[in-house]
Amino acid sequence: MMNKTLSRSLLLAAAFGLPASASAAQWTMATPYGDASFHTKNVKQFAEDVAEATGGELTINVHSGGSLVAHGEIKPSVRRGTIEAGEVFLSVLSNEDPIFEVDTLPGVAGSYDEAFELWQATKPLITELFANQGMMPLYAVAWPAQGIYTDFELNDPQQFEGLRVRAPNINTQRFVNNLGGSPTETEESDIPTAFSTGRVDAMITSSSTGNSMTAWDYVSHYTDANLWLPKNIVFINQRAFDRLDEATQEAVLEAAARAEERGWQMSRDDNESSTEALKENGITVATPNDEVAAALQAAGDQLFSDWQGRAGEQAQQVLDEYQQQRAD
Ligand code: PCA
Repeated sequence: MMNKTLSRSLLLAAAFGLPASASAAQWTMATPYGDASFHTKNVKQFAEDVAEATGGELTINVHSGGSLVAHGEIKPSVRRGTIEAGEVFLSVLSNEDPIFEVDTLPGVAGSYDEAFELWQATKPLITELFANQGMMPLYAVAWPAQGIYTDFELNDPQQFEGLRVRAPNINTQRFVNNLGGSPTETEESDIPTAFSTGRVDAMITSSSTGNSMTAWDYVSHYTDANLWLPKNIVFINQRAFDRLDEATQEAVLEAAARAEERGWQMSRDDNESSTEALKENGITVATPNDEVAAALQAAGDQLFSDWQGRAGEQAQQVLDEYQQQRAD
């Protein structure tokens, strides 16, 4: 006999042209980043791969740009099971544990290879912290290195004084404070409004986000300062995963592994094409001069030593191990 939920899901399946399998699952996934972001393209490809590999047994509907769930609510929603999957900027979780913000510390990982090693080194602890809350990370991918967008040529550290800088997380805000600027935390999707209403004069983000948010509408210069390569993490509700049959579970994990590999390559490629796009649209791209570089270094050193003061033994130990490996 067919129960009510089942008959409803069969009706829905018929309506959407899905295979009418009794076990077919539909997941909702939320990401704060817009469709122009390579991260969003990657996660949509992941969803397509899963649908294809499972013959429609699992469909993942991706809601981008914070349209369904606001950034700060994505992890709590996945934890509750209101939605099954989410993507966040990993370092926005730093209030929960300092391990989540090691990828926004200067001098820790300054290249894609190092950023990937840092991910490998921190993954066990991050996985454990997610598991403690009934969730499972699927994959993580770095953004290109962070730099500074201004509407003037940045050639003197004095220019940071009082500069209102948009920052994507708390650590970047601290960094701006250390430089003498005045930071505001702003979501990617709110960048255009922040500039057009005059709330900010500058921003810290990557070549990619500068390109997808058409930075040339607001600023004229990009200082490619190679500050750090922060990551996004994609994760799911463990109970939702456990409800899938074994073959579907395997398909999810396999597609996730491919998404991680593809995503890191997309990030490298996007960094190049986005830097080109910035230039083509009239942005002057340059590396910091010695004075600016020295100020960034000092602000970064401060940020790092403050982190050490905050970090517990566990996070500190993971970082030590990573640094030890790098030195070997
Ligand atoms: N883009 C995102 C996070 C880091 C990045 O490069 C943003 O600026 O919000």
